[in-house]
Amino acid sequence: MGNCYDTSNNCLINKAHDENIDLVWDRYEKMKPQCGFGEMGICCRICLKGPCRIDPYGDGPKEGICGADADTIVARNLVRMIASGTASHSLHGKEIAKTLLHVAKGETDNYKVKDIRKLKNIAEKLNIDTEGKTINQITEEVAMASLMDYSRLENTPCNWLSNTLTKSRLKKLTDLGVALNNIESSVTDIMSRTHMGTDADAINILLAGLKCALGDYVGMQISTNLSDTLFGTPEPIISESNLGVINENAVNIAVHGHNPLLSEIIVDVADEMEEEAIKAGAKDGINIVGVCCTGNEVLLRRGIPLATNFLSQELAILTGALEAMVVDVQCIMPSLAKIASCYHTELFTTMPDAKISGATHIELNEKNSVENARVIIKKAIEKYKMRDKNKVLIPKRKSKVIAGFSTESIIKLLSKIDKERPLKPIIDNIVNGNIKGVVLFAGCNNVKIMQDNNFVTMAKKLLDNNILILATGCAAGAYAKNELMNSEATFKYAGEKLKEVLTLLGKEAGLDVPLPPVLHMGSCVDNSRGVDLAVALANELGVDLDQLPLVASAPELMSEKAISIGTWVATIGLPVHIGMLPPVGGSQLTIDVLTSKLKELLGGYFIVEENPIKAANKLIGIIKEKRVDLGI
Ligand code: BF8
Ligand code: SF4
Repeated sequence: MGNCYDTSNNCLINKAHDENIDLVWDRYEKMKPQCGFGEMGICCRICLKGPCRIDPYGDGPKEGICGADADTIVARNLVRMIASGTASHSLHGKEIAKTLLHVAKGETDNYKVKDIRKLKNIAEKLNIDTEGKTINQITEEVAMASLMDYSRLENTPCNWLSNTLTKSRLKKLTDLGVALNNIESSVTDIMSRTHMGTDADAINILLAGLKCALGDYVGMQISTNLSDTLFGTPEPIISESNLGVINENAVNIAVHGHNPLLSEIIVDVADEMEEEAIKAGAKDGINIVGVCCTGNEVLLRRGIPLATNFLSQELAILTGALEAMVVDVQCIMPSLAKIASCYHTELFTTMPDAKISGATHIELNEKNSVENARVIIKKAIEKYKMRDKNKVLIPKRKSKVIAGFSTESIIKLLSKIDKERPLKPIIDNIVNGNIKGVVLFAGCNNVKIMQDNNFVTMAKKLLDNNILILATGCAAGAYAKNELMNSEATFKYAGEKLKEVLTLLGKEAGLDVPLPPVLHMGSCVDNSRGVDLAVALANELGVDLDQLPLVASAPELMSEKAISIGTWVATIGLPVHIGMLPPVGGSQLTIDVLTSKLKELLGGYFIVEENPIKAANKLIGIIKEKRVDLGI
C-alpha cells in the first residue's frame, strides 16, 4: 500500500494494485530488508579486490582488504555522493550558460534574452562593465564569466561564489581552503582522491567534499540567474496544484525533470497548437502540467499547474488521462516507461544523456527544439484519440497556489512599503519578533517517509510559532499540493503575529489578500534565491549568515543532489535539519565533522531528527538561540 499524507492519491494507488502495476511503494516493500552495511556507508566497492564491508558491532573486519578503515570508506562514499550532486546541478547550469552564449552569438532563434534588466543586474554583480556595450556583448560576457567558473586554472574563487556571499563568509571559506575556483575540477578531484589508495584521511576527504559542494551552489546560482535572463524573473502568479489539475477534457502533457530550456519551448509550442487539439475532440485544448522541478520552473514563470512532486510521479500516468510525459534530466523514475506501456501514454525522453528504454527519444537542442516540440505535441494529440475512457480516474483534489517569489519579486513587493530600504519592513518585523525567524524547506520525498508528512507537519508547527517559511523543489511541491501556499493557509496556520505581518504586507503591496505563509521560491536550483535573500538581509544587518535566525530543512531527503545542497548550506553557515541519517552511521568521525566540527569552523552544521514535531521544536530552539545572540 502506498504511503502518502495526501489521501486523495489512494484511489490511484488502489487502481494500480487492481491492474497489477507495481509502484514505488511496492518496489520498496520488495526490497526489504535493505542492506545494513550500505545504510551505514561501510560497504566499499571502489576497487576490484572488494566489495569490502566493515563489521560495525562484532568481531569481523574493521578494515577493507587494502586497509581502509570505516572513516575512510564512509567519507569516500559520502563525497562521491556530493560529487554526483554537484555534477548534476552544475551541468544544468552549464547547459543554460552555453545556450546564453549561443543567443549572444546569434546562433539560435529558439531562445532570446527576455529579461534585460536581470542581465544588467547580473553584469553588475559579476563586475562586468556594461558602459557602451550592446546587449549581445553583455550577454556574451555574462555567459563567458559563468562558463569560466567551470574551467578556471588560477586559484581565485569562482565568480558566482565571490560575488554572491557576504565578505566575511568568503573569507572564512578562503581561510579554510575551500573557496572553490573551478566546478569541474572539484568533481574530478573527488573522483581522483577517492580512487583506491589515494586519500585515506577522512577529514581531508570531507574538506574536499565541502569545496565540491560549493560547486553545487555555484551551479545553482548560474542555473537560476541565467534561466531568469532567458525566460524571465518570476513574479507572484496564481495557479493550482495536485493531480486534480489533469483535465479530462484536454490533451494532457506532463513536463518532468529539471531543465527549463525544454519545458519553456513545450509551453510556447502548445499555445500555438491549441486548435489542433480542439479539432481532435479535446474541447479544452492542450493542458500542460508540471512534475518535480521542471514543474516548479514553469509554474513560477508561466503559471503552469503543478501535478505532483517526486514520489507520486507515477500516479500522473495512472490517471489514464495523460497523453504524454516529456522528461529531461534527473529524478525521473525509470519505472515510468513500463507504467506508460500499460496505458495510451507516451513517454518522451529529450536529452542525449537521459534516455530510458521503452521511451520514445526525441531530442530537443538549441537548433531543433521548436520543430521537435511540435512533433511531440502532435503525437500527444494523436494519443488523445486512443485514450480509454474506462481507465480514466482523476482525483478531484487541487489547491490554489500563489507562487513566483523570486528574491527580486519579494524586494519589489517590499519596496512598495519602503522604497529606499525595501528590506527594512522584514528586518523590523524580525527584530520586533512578529516574524521570529525563517526556515527554508528544500529537498525531496523519500519512500522511507510518508510522502509530504514531514513537510506539512513541521510547517504547521513552525507557522504557529510565527516562523516564516520559504520552499523550493519537492518541498515546494508538497506545500503547493497540500494547501499551504495560499492566503487561506495564512488565516488557518500562521500565528497571530505572523498573520498580521502577512496581511499587512499583502495589503501594502497592493494585493487584496495576505501573502501565503509558505513562499514558493522555485525549483531546487532556486535555493540560490534563498541565499540571495539571506545575504541581502545579512548585509543590511551587518552580520554573517550564521548569525541570522535562519535555518534550512530537508526532512524527506532522497537524492545525491540533496546531499550536496545540504553540505553547501551548512558550509555557508546555516544549520541544516535532515529527516533521516544519510549513509554515514558507520563513522563517528564523519558524523562529528558534519555536526560539531563544522559548527566550530563555519557556524553551519547538520541536525538529524526523524520525528517532524521534535524537528520543528529543535528548529524553534535554534532560532531562539540565534535571536538571543543577536540581542533581539
Ligand atoms: O531537484 S527535490 S526529488 S525533483 S532532487 Fe529531485 Fe529532490 Fe525533487 Fe528537483 Ni531536488
Ligand atoms: Fe576494499 Fe579497499 Fe578496494 Fe575499497 S578500495 S573495495 S576497501 S580493497
